[in-house]
Amino acid sequence: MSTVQASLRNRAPTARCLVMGVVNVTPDSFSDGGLWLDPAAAVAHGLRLVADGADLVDVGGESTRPGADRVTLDEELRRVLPVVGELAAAGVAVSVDTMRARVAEAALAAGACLVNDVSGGLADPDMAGVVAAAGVPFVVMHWRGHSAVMDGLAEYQDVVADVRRELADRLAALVGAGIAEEQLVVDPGLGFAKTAAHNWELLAGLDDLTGLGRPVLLGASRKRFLGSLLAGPDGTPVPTGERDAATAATTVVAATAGVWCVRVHDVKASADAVRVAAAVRAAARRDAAAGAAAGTAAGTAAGAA
Ligand code: PMM
Repeated sequence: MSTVQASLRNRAPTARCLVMGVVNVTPDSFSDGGLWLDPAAAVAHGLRLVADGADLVDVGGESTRPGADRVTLDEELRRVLPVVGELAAAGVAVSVDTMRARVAEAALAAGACLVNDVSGGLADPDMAGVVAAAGVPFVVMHWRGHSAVMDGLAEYQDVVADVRRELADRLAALVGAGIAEEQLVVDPGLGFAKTAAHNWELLAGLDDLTGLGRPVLLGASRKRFLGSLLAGPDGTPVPTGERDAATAATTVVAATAGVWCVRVHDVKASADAVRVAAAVRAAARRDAAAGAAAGTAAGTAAGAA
């Protein structure tokens, strides 16, 4: 069993938040498009992310940046499979970022141990069957439509309640399709049919999402809302390469809220951040235990008096 599966099956309350490093084998992803299109460069980058502290590496062959068109199945397979195979052979826990059942199936055969589907199984009706048969963890992201149209779908009454309800509906449908509940991880899908304001509300409402009873994965890394937050006086968002400190700050927020895993491009800072958050949570638990023990002792003494 991989570390990732063990962490999902045996979630000790003391366990720290995991860090998933991103390898986009694409020419056009918003933050690292074109950098890792060559398989050897992608594998070397994945290994570097592990050396920086990644618990798993997410390999994707299709950009989901706003407005992006789809790649063909053959092209996605061509991009992803050699990288998944080589990283898995090197002992890396690999996740495949795909909306296609055929890609998921081939990546699992090549050694991937988790399927990360930004459509939560909605884009391909065969995805649930593949994941159910494989028995691997499945990240179900909140999704309302493909990248070409998603910005027009960012309408919510109450974004936290609506995302929670739509995720709960997906979980029920996926369990109905044969996936075991223990396989399922949820993700609010920051930036996918969400405005910047929606993303901030979701970050403030992580407790509601952990309340779904499934581990939560969060992908805030380098996204537009961070670039806009940090914009200078002329309002121009800071470039993606200057959003890593803000990303690490979102990692602290996530880990403090009990998020299971963060998906990030710059692993080192988040690997440090999750350890800081875990140390604070451990100290808080020790304080609470000491307080409870003192309360019990006081109660016993009062009872004896
Ligand atoms: N974001 C992107 C791609 N895949 N997967 C999950 N589970 N959650 C996300 O938020 C997410 C994702 C887009 O970012 P990228 O282009 O940098 O990969």
